[in-house]
Amino acid sequence: MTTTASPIRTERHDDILVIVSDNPPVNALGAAVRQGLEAAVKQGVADASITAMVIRCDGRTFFAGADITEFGKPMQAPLLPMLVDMIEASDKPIVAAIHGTALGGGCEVALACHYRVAAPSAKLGTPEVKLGLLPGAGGTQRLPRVAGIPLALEMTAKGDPVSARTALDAGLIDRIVGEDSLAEDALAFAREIRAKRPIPRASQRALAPDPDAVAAFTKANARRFRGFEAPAANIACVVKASETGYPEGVAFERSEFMRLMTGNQSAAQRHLFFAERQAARIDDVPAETALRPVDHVGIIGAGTMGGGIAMNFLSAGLPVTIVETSAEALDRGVAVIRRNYEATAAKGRMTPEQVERAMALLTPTLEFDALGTPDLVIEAVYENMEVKQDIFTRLDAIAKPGAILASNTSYLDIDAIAACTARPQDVVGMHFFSPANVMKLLEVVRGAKTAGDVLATVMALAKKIRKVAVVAGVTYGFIGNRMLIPRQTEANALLLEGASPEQIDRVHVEFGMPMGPFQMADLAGVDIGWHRDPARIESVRDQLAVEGRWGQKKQAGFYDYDEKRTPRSSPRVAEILDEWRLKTQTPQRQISDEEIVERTLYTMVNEGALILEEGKAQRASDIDVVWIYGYGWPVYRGGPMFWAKAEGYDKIVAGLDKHGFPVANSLRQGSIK
Ligand code: 3H9
Repeated sequence: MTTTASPIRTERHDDILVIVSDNPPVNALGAAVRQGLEAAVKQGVADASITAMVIRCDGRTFFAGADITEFGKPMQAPLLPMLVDMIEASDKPIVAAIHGTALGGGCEVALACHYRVAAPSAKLGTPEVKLGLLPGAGGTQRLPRVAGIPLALEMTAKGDPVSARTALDAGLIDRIVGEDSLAEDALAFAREIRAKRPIPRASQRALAPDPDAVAAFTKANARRFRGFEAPAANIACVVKASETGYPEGVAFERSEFMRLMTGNQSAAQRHLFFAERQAARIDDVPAETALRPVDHVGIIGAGTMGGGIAMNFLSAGLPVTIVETSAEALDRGVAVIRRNYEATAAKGRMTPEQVERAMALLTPTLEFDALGTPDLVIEAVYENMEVKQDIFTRLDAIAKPGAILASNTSYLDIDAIAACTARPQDVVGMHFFSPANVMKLLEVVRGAKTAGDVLATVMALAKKIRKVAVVAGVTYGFIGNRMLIPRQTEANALLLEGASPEQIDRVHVEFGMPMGPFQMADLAGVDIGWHRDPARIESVRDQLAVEGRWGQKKQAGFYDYDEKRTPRSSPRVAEILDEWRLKTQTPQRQISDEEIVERTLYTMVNEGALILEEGKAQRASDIDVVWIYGYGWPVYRGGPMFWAKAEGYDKIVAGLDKHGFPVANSLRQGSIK
């Protein structure tokens, strides 16, 4: 037995030594685990009465990877690459017994073991790429040798885990064992193979190059990998495994790992990993707060938003009652939900039975009173305060006591909505992003009187429907849309001063955004928020709207589009811009790309700092999460606030000063938290 303080213990079963890790919550391979594993394997090797070993984990999962909290600090021996080499070098066979998720360094430990067995629900993956890294303990060299180049590329460069079934088919594991009998089955397996020789070692297997597979994979994923450094490094390492011997391959892997680890992108991606988890915490609401039960959800409005919101709950197995005011709107909404599910099924991501199961949970109705039973009601009608206040007044009269009453408003004052009810403590904002069944972000808007248990319940529910939730305070546009305002104001001003929509959009796309402000306007609809008075033309945007240039849906907006929605520069928009430049007597000049960055992105950072100063966001990293999951801010830049810090607050302040913007105090002082 090892010392009681170690997370590693050993159990003898006759001639088999079982090495067990117990390092909650996810058995990360921190220093104590590595030291314990090294000592235990040495013990097994040294003990002549031991013929084979099993490595398994207690708790919810097999090793979920290296301990990310150790990154960037001095590392204690043994380092993971040395530990896995030592495991593989054992002259007694070692079996990895996998349940939960064998990820990253955990998968590399499994690959260094001579055999792998897994529970049917287990998953194996190398998600390092999502942290801007690559498997740095021989994983890029052993994985393709064991599972083949195509699967190794998928696993390392994309980072998504594979099921036990896929792993078995690819030879990545040797056997799927019982879901509830992993420990015994692994022991029995060890007895079967204990005398087999030679012992199979992944690093010694031959691997032929497969340039076609590499080229096809790289081409198919070019869009997904745009801007990221780590996918190419993962691919290069896998290719190297097929071109050189193992020691050269590992040396290459090591140098690539160190390059990525010390780079900005990995720092940004690791920041996001912790930011996402931190966002779930509400500073003054204890983690152990008792939650309100939510077993039935009501939704008001079966339009695009209401339908998308409903799908989240239906997919998670929760019954949804959806209310509309006309049969036509209701039928249309339900048909769209079904069509979306069927499209997902057509792509093979859902079975027809799952579609029917989800649809069976949906109760469409024209009866507002049907909202008397749900535990949570989400209002998703159009943005109009009077309409929303009327709905909440009626809801207050019929909703059951303790029901959570939520609004999906994207700008309006939750307190003014809550004030129409006799239960403002039960009212909260749940701002979903369009398309609501796809976008990961949920802004949870905390009103002045919203109860702690309402917030805690909504945050837990968000996790259940696989959203990333961030708490925002009541302020116009909350976190995300409020920060869009200065960006849009400056983009519009730049157009008049001489920049083109193409230039501004290109700068944003080159920065890594999925699209620029004018491409976004065309996608969302230039007519959104338009006053609809043809006589009132007060901006370029009004002019476009009056001319019916409503964006992609009309094949004309800031750009012209063909039937496939491919954008082209629009001569008419150039004319409109010239007219407006003249009309507003705006002096014309050459606008540099740098100025576009300073005026559209630095101003967003400044707005973020103001939001923090006003206490409308809990922490800077929450703002980063909003922008990454709600607006496609490039992951490898870590979000606007992380990016500003990495660029240097001084540089951002100087850029803002140059154009005469009032700068937030915390930004000027570099005291953003
Ligand atoms: C690597 O392995 C590099 C090697 O190739 C090379 C080395 C040379 N370390 O997500 P959850 C914490 S890179 C430290 O809420 P779930 C997490 O912060 C690593 N901490 O649970 C959270 O803490 P808190 C490759 C970790 O059930 C708590 O555990 N591996 C680590 O929703 C619970 O996490 C990965 O990238 C870690 N590795 O999901 C896997 N992992 O409670 C990363 C988690 O204080 N992990 N924590 O907020 C995951 O994907 C998920 O955590 C997992 C569980 C799927 C395992």
